[in-house]
Amino acid sequence: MSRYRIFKVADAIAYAREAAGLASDLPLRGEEIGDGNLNQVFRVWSPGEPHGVIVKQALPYIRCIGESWPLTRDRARIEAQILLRHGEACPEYTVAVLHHDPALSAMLLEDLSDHRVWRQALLDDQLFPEAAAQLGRYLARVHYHSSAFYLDYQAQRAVSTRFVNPELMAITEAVFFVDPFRDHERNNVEPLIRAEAEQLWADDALKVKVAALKHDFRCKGEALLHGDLHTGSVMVAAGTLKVIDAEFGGYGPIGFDLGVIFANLLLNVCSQPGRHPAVIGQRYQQQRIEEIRALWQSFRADFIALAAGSADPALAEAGYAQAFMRRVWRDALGYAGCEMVRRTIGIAHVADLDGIEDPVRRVACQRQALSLGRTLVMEAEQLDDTAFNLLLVQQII
Ligand code: SR1
Ligand code: MG
Ligand code: MG
Ligand code: MG
Repeated sequence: MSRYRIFKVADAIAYAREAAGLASDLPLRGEEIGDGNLNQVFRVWSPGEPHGVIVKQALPYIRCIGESWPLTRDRARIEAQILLRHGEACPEYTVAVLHHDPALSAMLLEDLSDHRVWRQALLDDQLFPEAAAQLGRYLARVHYHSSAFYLDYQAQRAVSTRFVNPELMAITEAVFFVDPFRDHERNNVEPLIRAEAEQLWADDALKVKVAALKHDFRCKGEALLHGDLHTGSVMVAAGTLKVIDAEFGGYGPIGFDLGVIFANLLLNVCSQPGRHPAVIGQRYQQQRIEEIRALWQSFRADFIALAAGSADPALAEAGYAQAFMRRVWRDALGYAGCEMVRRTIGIAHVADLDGIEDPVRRVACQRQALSLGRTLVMEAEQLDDTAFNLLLVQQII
C-alpha cells in the first residue's frame, strides 16, 4: 500500500524528524510557507534554534489550479535528483537536499530563512551586488558538467536518460511556447492589453520564430537545465545565493536557463515606470541591465575556462567555446523574449508587473514587456551584446 498522503503540518514534522534523525522528544514546530504554483512547502524548526529544515512535497495535482489539473508526483523524485546532481557541480549555489523519499513525493532541504527570494528583494529595491555574477558561475558549472564538453557520449546519454522529465517539460512547452502566442483559454490577459495580445496572436512571422525556439527546446539537449530559473527560484543573502525549485529541469538548450533569468530581470526593468518616479526608476533599470551584463560575462568567462579543460579534443579546440557562446547568447535572447510574453499574458504572471496597483500604469508596463519580448524573439540572431544594450536604451530607458 502506498505510504503517500498529502502532508498536514504534523505529517511534515514527523517526516522531518525521521529524515533528519531528530530525537523523538525534541520539541518541533512547523508551518506551511509555500507560495509557488505547484507544491506544498513547510518549515520545521525546534524553538530556540536559529535554523530549521524545509519539507517540500509534491501534490498529485498543480497546487495553483487544483485537482482539475492532475500532475505526476514523480516530479519530486526528479527534482531531488536534479538538485543533487547540480549540487555536485556547484554546491556553493545549489540548495542542499538532505533527504528525499520518492514514495512520499517529499524532500528535506536546507533552511534558507536567512536568505530572501530575489524577486521580493528586487521589488523592495534591495540590491545584492554579487548575485548576478554568482548566478552566472552557477549556470556555467551546472551546464558544463552535464554537457558534451565534460561527459563522453555514453555518460551524457546515460545522464540525459536518467533525467527525463516528460510531464513537466511538456507543461513548459505548452505554457511557454504555445498558449501565449494564440488565444488559449489558459491565458490570463488583462482586458486593457487584449488588443496588443491579439496583435501578437496574428503575427505569423513571430510564431515561426517561436516554433523554432520550441523545436530546439525539445531537440537540443545540450545540458541538464534548471528549467524555471526566474527570480523566484533564487534565494539571496549577503555575499551568496542558493538556487531552488528545479522541478521543471531536464536536458535542453543552455540558452533557455539564461533567457528565463534575463527575462525576469527585464520584466523588473519594464515594471519600474509603474513603481517609481522616472529618475529613481531609471536607476533601478540600470542596475538590472548591469546585472544581466554581469551574469552573462561571468557565465561566459567561466564556461570558456571550463571548456578549455574538456577531454574532448574536438570541443576543446581553441575558439570553439567562444563560437558556442555566441550561439548560446542568441538562443538566450529568443527564450527571454518568449518568457517576457508568457509572464505578461500567459497563465503564470510575475509580481513585478501584476503588483503595480494603478491599472493604467500597469498596462503601460505590460505593453512595454510585450513589445520588448517580441523584439527579442524577432531580432535575437542580429543582437550581439552591444546591440542588445542599445536596444534596451532605445526601447526602454
Ligand atoms: C501551470 S504551471 C505554470 C508555471 O508555474 C511554474 O512556476 C512554472 O514557471 C510554470 O511554467
Ligand atoms: Mg518557487
Ligand atoms: Mg495567422
Ligand atoms: Mg518554480
